Amino acid sequence: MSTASTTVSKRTRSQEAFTQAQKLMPGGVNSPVRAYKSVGGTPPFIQKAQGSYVWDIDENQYIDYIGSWGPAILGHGHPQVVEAVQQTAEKGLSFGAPTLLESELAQAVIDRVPSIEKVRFVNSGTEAVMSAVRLARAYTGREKIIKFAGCYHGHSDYLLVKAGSGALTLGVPDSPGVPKATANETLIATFNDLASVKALLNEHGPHIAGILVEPVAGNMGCIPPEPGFLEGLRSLANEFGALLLFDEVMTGFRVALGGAQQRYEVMPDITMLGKIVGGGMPVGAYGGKAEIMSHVAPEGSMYQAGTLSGNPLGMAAGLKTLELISAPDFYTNLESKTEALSQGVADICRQKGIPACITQVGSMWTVFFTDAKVTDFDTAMTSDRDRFTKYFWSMLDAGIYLAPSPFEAAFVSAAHTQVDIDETLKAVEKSL
Ligand code: KE4
Repeated sequence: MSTASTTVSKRTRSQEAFTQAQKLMPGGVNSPVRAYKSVGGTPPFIQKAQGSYVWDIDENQYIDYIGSWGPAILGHGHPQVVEAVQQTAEKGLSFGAPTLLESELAQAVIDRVPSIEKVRFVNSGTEAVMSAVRLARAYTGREKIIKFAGCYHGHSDYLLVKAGSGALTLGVPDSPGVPKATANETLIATFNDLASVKALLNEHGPHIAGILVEPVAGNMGCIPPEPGFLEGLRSLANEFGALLLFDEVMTGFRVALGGAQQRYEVMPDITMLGKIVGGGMPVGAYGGKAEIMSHVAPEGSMYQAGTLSGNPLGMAAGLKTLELISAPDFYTNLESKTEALSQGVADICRQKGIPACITQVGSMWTVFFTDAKVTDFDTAMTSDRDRFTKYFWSMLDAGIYLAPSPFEAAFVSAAHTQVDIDETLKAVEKSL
């Protein structure tokens, strides 16, 4: 399989397809960030993906660092995952009834994520977070939630407040259509700033159901927790009787087999999962101590349901994926490849005198074009967006497929080879 050193030809078929798609769907896409609004231009329409590569409908090949926004940690189209889905599909696609596969994936999640004793499957990360927040409110009898500026937790009403990812990219971190009364229940703190959390707890403590955080921020670019930050959230939650909610939709099975809670040894009360847990199929999950999860219907009275929740294809893909990523040295190899890449980019920026803050946690990484140390939303916002846009298009034309926004994390997969990394660094050298 050739690498991306072949130059990319014109993306004429994607341009035609995009013109047509925009007549049929808002912005021509089914998720805003895919429309390339923040970098302008036409998004390549992807026809297939295999390993660390994607191909567009103009037959251009790219080395992929989006990985479907996180799920493709094994690389695309892993034969054993595809086979598991094919074999399961032959027995029917969805039953709306209990299946052994659900119990098997539940056990696999419980075995790997340290704080989870019971888990409920849903169909997306948004649904997982929405349900977990409802559970925190049901469990505590309180209504307010603390979230962090620039963190993104899906598109449920009360979490589209100072949200990251596509909302931030499109400049709608506080989306229209969200009732004021709903947004007022969401309090905004600053990531990596325990004092900002303490101030909100001192003012609203008895009304705060939970502190919701991406333990490694991935939706304003990748921003690691400062030493002591997660531990501080844990003790503040205990002190004020609020639950600690880790949104591990992105970090779950990404930054360690047991997620950020295992990497940083801080245990939340409720964990949300998505992306990798479904191996590329639509699966989300939320889980925690059995005592807390016992409040979820039908065991308890907190209602949450879903026609396709726990569907066999998602369970089969997730199960095979979790099995494969549990191989010895899987994360060590993944992390050393990512280190080589992020250090290589940092060296190039340094040699060229380009202000850059490169962040990396496990196989998540981001290049912020700024001389600030990026620790939160405000410092992430100092990124030079024009420089990013030029870099983005030069990399794409060199066959490197990056997220079309400076406020997204990039992902390395087990399928990325040393040749891919070398090709990528060559493209960075040319693009900066
Ligand atoms: P979904 O509903 O998109 O499956 O998950 C929402 C979500 C929740 N929590 C975290 C930490 C997330 O990163 C996400 C979704 N991530 C974005 C990428 N930054 C999805 C990409 C998109 O919106 O198209």
